[in-house]
Amino acid sequence: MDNELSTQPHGMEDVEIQEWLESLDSVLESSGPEVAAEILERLRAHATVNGIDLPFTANTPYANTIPPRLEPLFPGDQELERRIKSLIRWNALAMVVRANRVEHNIGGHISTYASAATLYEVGFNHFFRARTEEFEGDTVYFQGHASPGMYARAFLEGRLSAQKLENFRRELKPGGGLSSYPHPWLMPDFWEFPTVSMGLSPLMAIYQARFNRYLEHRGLKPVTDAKVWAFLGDGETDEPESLGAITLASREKLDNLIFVINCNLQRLDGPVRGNGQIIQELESAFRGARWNVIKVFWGSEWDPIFERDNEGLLVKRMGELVDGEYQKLVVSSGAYVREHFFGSDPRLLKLVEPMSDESLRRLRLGGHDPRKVYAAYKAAVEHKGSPTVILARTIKGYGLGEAGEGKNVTHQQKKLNEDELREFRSRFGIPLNDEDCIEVPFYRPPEDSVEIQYLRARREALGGYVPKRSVRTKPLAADHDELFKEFHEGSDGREVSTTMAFVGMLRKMLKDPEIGKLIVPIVPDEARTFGMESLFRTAGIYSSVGQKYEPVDVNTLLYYKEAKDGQILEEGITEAGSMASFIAAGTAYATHGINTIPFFIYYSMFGFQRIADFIWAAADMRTRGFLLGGTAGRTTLSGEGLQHQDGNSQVLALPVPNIKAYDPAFAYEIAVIVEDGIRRMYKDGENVFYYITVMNEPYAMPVMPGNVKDGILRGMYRFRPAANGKAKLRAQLFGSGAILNETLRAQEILETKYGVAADVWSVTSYKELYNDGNETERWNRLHPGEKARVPYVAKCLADAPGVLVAASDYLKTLPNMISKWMPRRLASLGTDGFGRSEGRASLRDFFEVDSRFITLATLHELFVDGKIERCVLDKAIKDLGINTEKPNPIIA
Ligand SMILES: Cc1ncc(C[n+]2csc(CCOP(=O)(O)OP(=O)(O)O)c2C)c(N)n1
Ligand SMILES: [Mg+2]
Repeated sequence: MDNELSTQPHGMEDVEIQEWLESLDSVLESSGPEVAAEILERLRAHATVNGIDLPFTANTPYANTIPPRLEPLFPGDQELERRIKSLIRWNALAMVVRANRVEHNIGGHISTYASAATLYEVGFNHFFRARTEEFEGDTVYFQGHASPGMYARAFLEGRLSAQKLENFRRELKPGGGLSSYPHPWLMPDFWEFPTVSMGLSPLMAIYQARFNRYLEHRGLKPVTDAKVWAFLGDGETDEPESLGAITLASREKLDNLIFVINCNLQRLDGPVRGNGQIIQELESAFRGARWNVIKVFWGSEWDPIFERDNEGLLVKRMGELVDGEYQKLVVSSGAYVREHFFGSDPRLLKLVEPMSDESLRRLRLGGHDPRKVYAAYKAAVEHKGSPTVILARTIKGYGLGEAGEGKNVTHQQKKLNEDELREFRSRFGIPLNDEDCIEVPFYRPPEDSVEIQYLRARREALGGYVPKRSVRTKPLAADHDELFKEFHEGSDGREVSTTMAFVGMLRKMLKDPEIGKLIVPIVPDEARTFGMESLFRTAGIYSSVGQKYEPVDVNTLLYYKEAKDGQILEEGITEAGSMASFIAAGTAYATHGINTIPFFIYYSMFGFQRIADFIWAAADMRTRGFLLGGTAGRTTLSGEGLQHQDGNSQVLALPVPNIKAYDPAFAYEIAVIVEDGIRRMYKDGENVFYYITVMNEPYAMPVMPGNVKDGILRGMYRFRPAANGKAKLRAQLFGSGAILNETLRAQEILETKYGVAADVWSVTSYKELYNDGNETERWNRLHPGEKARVPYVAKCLADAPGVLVAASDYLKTLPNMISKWMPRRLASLGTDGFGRSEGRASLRDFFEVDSRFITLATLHELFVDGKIERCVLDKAIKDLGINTEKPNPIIA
C-alpha cells in the first residue's frame, strides 16, 4: 500500500507524532492550508537534503479530499431530491425486471445505475447545463450500462412514455422501444455518445474537450465555460484506452474536462482489485499525470467519527484494507463491521462505542451522499488549470439488499423475487402496496406533484433536458465544381501518386471560401510520409500555447510551424486519439452546430485493423468526414513488410453499414468522390462517412473520360475499351487502385501477343457494388409481382463479351462477393496472405497480381472455355516467366 500513514517507524513515541500533528493543526488554523502545504513542502526538501530517503508516492491518505469544513452548503432540497432519485431507482429497476418477465434473458442492468444514482442526480439537478440558443451546453458521456437510469429520469421528465419504457430492449415493437445502451444511430434525438464499448468514451471525452478548445482558438466558436463530463466504471479503467490519453488532457490544461469514476470496486465477474485498492491506484495514476484528483470515500455520517479521532488512526486503518475486504464489509452486519474493521485497535473501537450496530451498518459511502458529491462537483467545475477526476466510492447494486447489493453476481442481476421487490419498494418509499408492487409497475407522480415540479424547475434552470441530440447546422452550398475541376484534367504525363493528388486537393480545399476554414486535417505523426509537410507552414499545426521555441528548421520554406490558431491536428503517434479527434470534428455539426469537415489520413494498416471499434462508434454517432488510408495496398507499399502492407482494410470496411469505401486509381476519381461526399454529407445531410485508400506509387494521371462520374460513385465504369472490339477472343478485366495499371498492361500484352481484345474496368468500390446487388435482390424478393430490377454490376456487363478476370491489392473475397451478378464465371486475383519486405515488382509476382498473372488468368479462362489450345497456355507460362511451383502466398 502506498499510504504514508500505514507504516510507523520503530521506536517512535505516539506522543511525538501527536505533537507534530498538533503543530500542523495549529498552523492550519492560524495561517490556512497554503502555508501548511508550504511548510510540508519545505520539510520534504529539508529531509531530502539531509539524506532522508522518502519513498515516492503519488497518493494521498485514504480519506476524502475535501474536508467537511471546506464543504459548500448543499443548495437543493435534499429530501425532495432523495424522493425523486428513489422514483428513478424504482422505474429503472422496473424497466429491467419487466423486460425480462416478458422475454427471458433479454438482459439489462440494475446494479450499475443503483450504484451511480446519486452521482447522476446531483449532476442533473445542479450541474449539467443543456444546450440553448445562448449557450452551447455541457457535454455528458453517460456510462453505457447505466442507461436504465437515464431512461427512467426522462420518463419522470415526461420525455419518454411508459410505452417506450415497457419496450426497453425491444426496439422493434410497434411504437418503438429503447435501445439497451446509448446509441445515437438508434435514438438520434436522445443519445449523443455511444459509450458501452468500454474504454472508448474516456478517450473520446478527452479529445472532445480538446477539440472544443481547438474550435475556440480558431475562432469557430465563442469561448465558454462549458464542461465535458465523462462517467465511467472503475472496472472500465483497465481498458488501455481509458487512461491512455490522460497526459494529453493535463498537458493541454483541459479544465473543461471532468471524469467521474464510479468506484464500486466491482466489475462484472468480481472485484476490480480484490487484493489492492483501485481508488488509490487510480489516484496515483491521475495525480502522476497531473490531474486534479478529488476522492469521495465517506459520507457525512463518518465526519463526527473522524472528528473524534485526533490520532489519525481511522485513516490509517482505512488505508490498510484491500478492496476484497471492503466488499465483504458492505455485505456484512454492523456487528461484523465493529469486530473486523474497528476491532483491530481498542482505540478505534472506542471511537464507535456510542454507535449501535445498525448505525454502523448504515454508515454511508461518499458516492451515495449528495452533499459530498455536490462538494466534489462544485470543486471540479471551479478548478482551473487542469482536468479533474472524481473518484467516488459507491456500492454496486446499492439498495438491492439480499437481491444483490455488493455481491459478485450483482452485475447481471435482472430479476427480483416478491420479497426483494417489496423490500426495495419500502427502502425507497415508493407509494405502492404489497400487491401492486410485485407487478413492478412504472410509477410517475402526477404532473402537479412537488417531485415533478421540482425536477422540471431544476432542469429549466439548467437550460433544458439532457441528454438530447439535435442537429443545428445549416447545410453548406457545397458547390465545388470549380475547385475540383483541375483534378479531372490529368497530370500531363507527370508521375504522381494518388496520395500526392489527394494532398493537392486538400491544399486547394483549405483555400476555399466556403469550406476552407471548416477543414480539419488530422495526422498521427505521418504528414511527411504523405507529403503533407508543406501544410505545416501554410495551415499551421494547432498548439494551445502557440510556439514557445524557434523551430530548428525555421530557415526553411516548410518549417514546423505551431500556432494557437493552427488548423492541422498533429496528434502524434496515436491512431486512437486521432480517431477521437475525427469523431469530435465529424460530429460538431450536432454537438456545436458547426460543419467541420475532418480529413484523417493515416497508415492504412493501422486504421480498421487497429481502431475499428472507434470507427464503429463513429458510425453509430453519424460522424461525417473522410478517412484516408495512406500507403495502402499490400503490394503497392514496398519494403515495409508484413505488419504494414495493407490488403485488409477494404474488407474490414465492409461491416460498417454507413461507410462508403473506395479504392480509387486516379486523381479524378478521388476528386469526384470527395466532391460528391462533401455534397452528400454537408449539403444533403446524409449520415454517411468515407474511407478512401490512397497509395504512394507514382504514375501519370489520365484525363477523366466523359460520362464516368456516376460509374465512379457507384463502384465501376469502363475505363478503356478494347481497341479491336470485333476480335474473336474477348475478355473483361477489372482493376482497382494501383493494380488498375497492371490490368492495363495486361490488356496490352493480351492484345499484342495473344490476340485477345480486353475491356478494362476501374472498380472503385466493391462495397458499393455489393450493397447495390444485395439491395436489388432484396427488392426483387419482396416485390415478386413487379418488373425485376437489375443489379448495377449486371447492367454494366450485360453486353460485355468474353472471360472475366479481376485483380486488386486486397483479398480475393472482394471481387468474389459480386461475381454472382456477373454474366459468367469470374477469376479473382488478390493479395491474401502475409506481406513481405520487398520491392513492388517482386511483391506483385509473389501475390500473383501483376500484369503477367492477369494475362495468365485471362488465357486460362479462355482455355477452360475451349477458346484457345493448351499449347498456347503452356507457351504463355514460359514466355511470361511464371514459376508454376512457386509457394502459395496465402500460406507462405
Ligand atoms: C470493451 C468491452 N468489454 C466488455 C464489455 C462487457 N461489460 C459490460 S459492463 C462490464 C463490467 C463493468 O464494470 P465497471 O466498469 O466497473 O462498471 P460498473 O457496472 O461496476 O459501474 C463488462 C465487462 C463491454 N461492454 N465493453
Ligand atoms: Mg465497477
